[in-house]
Amino acid sequence: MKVTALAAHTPEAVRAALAARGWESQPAWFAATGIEPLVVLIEAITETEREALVHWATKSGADVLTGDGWALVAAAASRLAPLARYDRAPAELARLALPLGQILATRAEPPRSWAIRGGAVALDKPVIIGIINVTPDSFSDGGRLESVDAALALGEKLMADGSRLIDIGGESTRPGALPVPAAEEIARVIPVIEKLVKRGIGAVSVDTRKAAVARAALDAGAAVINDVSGLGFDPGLAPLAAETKAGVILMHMRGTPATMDSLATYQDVAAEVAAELAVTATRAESAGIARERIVLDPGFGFAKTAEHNFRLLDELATIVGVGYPVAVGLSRKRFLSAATGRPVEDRDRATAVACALAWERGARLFRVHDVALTREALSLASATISST
Ligand code: PMM
Repeated sequence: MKVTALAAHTPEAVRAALAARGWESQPAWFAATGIEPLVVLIEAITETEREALVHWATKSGADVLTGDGWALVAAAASRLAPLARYDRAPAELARLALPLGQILATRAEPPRSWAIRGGAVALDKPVIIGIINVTPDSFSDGGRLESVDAALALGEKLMADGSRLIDIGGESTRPGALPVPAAEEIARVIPVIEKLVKRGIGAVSVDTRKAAVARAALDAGAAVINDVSGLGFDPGLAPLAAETKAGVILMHMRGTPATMDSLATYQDVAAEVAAELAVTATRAESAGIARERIVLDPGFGFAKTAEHNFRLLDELATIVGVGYPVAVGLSRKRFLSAATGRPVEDRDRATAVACALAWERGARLFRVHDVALTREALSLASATISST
């Protein structure tokens, strides 16, 4: 007898073992994904639902841990699948079918492309978003981009290094930063966006919380709105995105850059950020933004302590489980120095490693300053870890 423990963090090991023993590739893949473990936390349930779940789990061989109003159920995905079917699940658990069905569907068929204004971004390989901050006080490259020409030259370099998008911001969002009036933000970003678009450098994303700035940017040719407030700042932003068919990146934060540090209070950071992002996504869709135009971002460093950021990076799959493509902004963030001790001007290696880890956990878009270094790390990560 020979016994081998296969790698369980990817279905690939099981698929390959079956294929090597004569299985056809499609059934081997289905079997491999079907036996992958799935852990679901189910909250706000009634006592009747809780009892029905415990009963079902005991009968079906699933693990269940429960408390007042919640249950955590764990089993192979194929074993949990009947609970997503009205004709197979116990009648008391009918409310579970739809949300569980959505989770199983996005695991089986993760989003493969992101619709932006006038185009689509493929998500089978890492998507790098290069950063141009045209703010006098940005923590990472503040004050260095004195002219539009310097911003254009940086845009050209970011594209040559492997960016798919260029993200332009005119308002610093570092902790404690004060808001910039819309007219000032427009004066900073629009000349750069106009010239980038004219020269075909991009696609361009505008990093703004304000509808007036986003409208001016879209008029100048931007294809994406990157809103760090996750539609929480300007009620005009969602209808504008819906009307213009812009792609949107909706980031998680609490409060504003001025108040967010005091709001970094979580019991269970990944699950709470996932739940808050799910509400944001639903709000976006209710405002008419098509699902395929939405990307979610857990907002590293925004209303999070270093420990929260580390938990979020480790548990990024919980955010991916919400069902939308996930972007991460890890570049040069302060929490990286809690692990490496490196100052802001020496955090690009840590950024590249963090991006590779994020890819492995399901992130698909990476907003970074040093595109070349991150691209190298992501090329290795994506060659090693399949994107299925
Ligand atoms: N971080 C910053 C600015 N914009 N946008 C998204 N989507 N995600 C982020 O994490 C994010 C962002 C702050 O960093 P910077 O000052 O280096 O741009």
